[in-house]
Parts: sequence; structure tokens; C-alpha cells
Amino acid sequence: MKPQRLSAALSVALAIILAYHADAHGRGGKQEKNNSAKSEEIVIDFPVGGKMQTAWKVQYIAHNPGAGLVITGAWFKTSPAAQWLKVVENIRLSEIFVPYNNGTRIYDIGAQADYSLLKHTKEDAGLNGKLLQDGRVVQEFRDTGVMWKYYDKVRRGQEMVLWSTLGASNYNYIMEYAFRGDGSLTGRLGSTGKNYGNHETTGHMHHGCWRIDIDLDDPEHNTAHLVRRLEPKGGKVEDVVEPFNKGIEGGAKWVAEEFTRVRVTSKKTNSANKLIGYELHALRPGTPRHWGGQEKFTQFDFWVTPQQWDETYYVNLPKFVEQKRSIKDANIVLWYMSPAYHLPRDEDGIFINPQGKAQVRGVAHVTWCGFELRPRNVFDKTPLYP
Ligand SMILES: [Cu+2]
Repeated sequence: MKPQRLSAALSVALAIILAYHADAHGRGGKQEKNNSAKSEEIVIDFPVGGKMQTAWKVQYIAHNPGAGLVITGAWFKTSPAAQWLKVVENIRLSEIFVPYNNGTRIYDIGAQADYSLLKHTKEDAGLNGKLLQDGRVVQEFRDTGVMWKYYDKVRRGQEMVLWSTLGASNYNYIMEYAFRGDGSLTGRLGSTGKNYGNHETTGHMHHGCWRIDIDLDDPEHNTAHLVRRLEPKGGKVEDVVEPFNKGIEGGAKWVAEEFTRVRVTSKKTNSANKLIGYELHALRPGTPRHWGGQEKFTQFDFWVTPQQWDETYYVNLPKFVEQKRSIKDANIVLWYMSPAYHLPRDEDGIFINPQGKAQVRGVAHVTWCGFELRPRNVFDKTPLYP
């Protein structure tokens, strides 16, 4: 966040201007393809250090300055003999929206696209980390704990993690992508740094506004569904799978009581003749709605649009979907806002000086938000047990 205080009206106006600017200049893949920065590729076999069972192939770009760490392709292999299955064309944080309870509004990517990725050190990378891209990207292998347990048998999970840090004035944003041996992947945004000047005790949110261009197998033939679990009082429990927004681009709300998720299916089937798919699962502590002039994009938690490289800015979603294009059997993009609420606490560090005046000396520990993409009927059966 910029240290200067912006009035709510001014920052909203700025966001609007930059939103149009961002889209007019096609901040996104087209530009990416002509960009001097080129994708790096990593292939990882799982289990790491053991006999291969599954694998991920991941491409990424560390945009500096700009959108930060962007996944530019990801393919998964369910067995050593299997073909690569394309899962992702592009995942990026389109925006980090930071609304304060007192009305201050900050847009940390779209409005400040000149922020740079930090150069990390061995201390950042930790025991299992490796520095890539001149230290702008950290690669880590993590044990994710027990994945399966049955009496004397156990299987632990592993993930390959790529992360970068965007230095956004008083805040540092960790952009993290983890690819797991079971075919799932997560995108997480970690907000850390120092509390904002003159707002040291003001509650505020750091929302990750993700653009998730999923390309499952043949990218032109993907369909999004809204999946819910209903348990009406006195009624039957039902799992409902419906075309997302009746097959037209638009938004949907995450409903805690319904375990809402978005499922994307391809035309391909597994050997049990089920459509292979991936589900977007919300990892969230709550649901924010904001009511400023340009904040209609917060009225839904999930959005789906057709893929268009000149449509990359999250804030413009309500305008994009006015086109009412079909998202059935098409090349589609999922959009998800992962919310985080930060109500400063004494653990953030001393933020009241001896004269009783608010003062930034504070250490804001990381608050995480994000999502998971989880395979559904990609495997015929899991190979991941002893
Ligand atoms: Cu914060």
C-alpha cells in the first residue's frame, strides 16, 4: 500500500481510470506472449525422491514490475505411462483489493502496477528452498502431512511450491502456488508487513482477486457447473449440479450452508466413463460485500466468463458479463475473490507511541487467503497409497 492517505473517492476514481487503462492495454497473455520475460518450466515427479507415480509440469513468469508471479501453464500426469493432461493456461492475481473500515480504498496491483518483486535470500527460502529467477522466485518442497492413514499403513502428501513477494510499500504480498502429488493445486495470497500509516488500528481487508484460466484437456470444450449440497428441514439431502448461471457468463455466491463450489468438466472421460473435471474450492473465513461505486465486483464470490485476453481486470467483471456470452462447452475463465480480514491486534506490534499516539512500529504477521483446485474423476482410482 502507498503510505500516502488516499480519500475513498479519490482512490475509487483512480481505480476506475486504471481499470480502463489496464484493459485498454491488454495487460495479460497477449502481451505476455510478446513480453521479453519468458516462461520457465519445471517438471516434478511425485513422490519426490521416490519411484514416480504422478507428475506436474509447471510454467511460470515472474512479472517485474507488474502482476507478479503468474502461472502460465500446468499439466498433470496421473501415472508414468499417462499423457500430460492440461489443467491450467494461466493463473494470476488480477488485483489485491484493500478496503478499510473507515472508507479508505486501496488497489494494490491494478492501481500500483509498478510495484516490484523482492529479491529473496537463503533466509527467505528456508531449509528446503531454492532461489530461482535471480532470487525473485522461491521454490520449496513441502511435506503436507498425512494424506491417508489406515492402521499400520500411512501415506504422506507432498507439494512443490513456487512463491514470490510483491513489495507494496508498507505491505509485502506473498503470491504462492502449490502443486501436489494428488493432482490438486492451491493459490494463496499472504499479506504481511507493517500496518498502514494513520490506520494502525483500523480494521481492513486484503482480498485476493484471482483470474483462473483453467484449460482442462481441450480448452475450447470446458463447461462450468455450480455444485451445492442442500439439506432442507424435513426434506431430503441432495447434491445439486447445475450449469453455472444457466450457461451464461455471470456470478454466483458462496453459501456456507451449501458447500458451494465450481466444477469444470472437459469432454474427456476416465476409464469409468465419468467426465474428468476440476473443482474450485473456496478457502475462506467469511464473506465480504462492499458498496462503493466501483465495488460491484464484490457482490459475487465466483464469476465465470469466456476467455478473452483483453479482459483481465477483476474490477471490470460486472461490465464484462453484461455481454451475456455463453460459457457452455467453451474456453472459460474462473474468477474468485479470496477474502481476508485483518483487525489489528497487539500482536501486530507496538502501534501506540508513549504519548498515546498511533504510530507504525508494527509487525503484521502473514494473513493467508486463497483457493484450491481439486481433481474430480481425473484418476480412475488413486495410485497414492502404499
Ligand atoms: Cu492488514
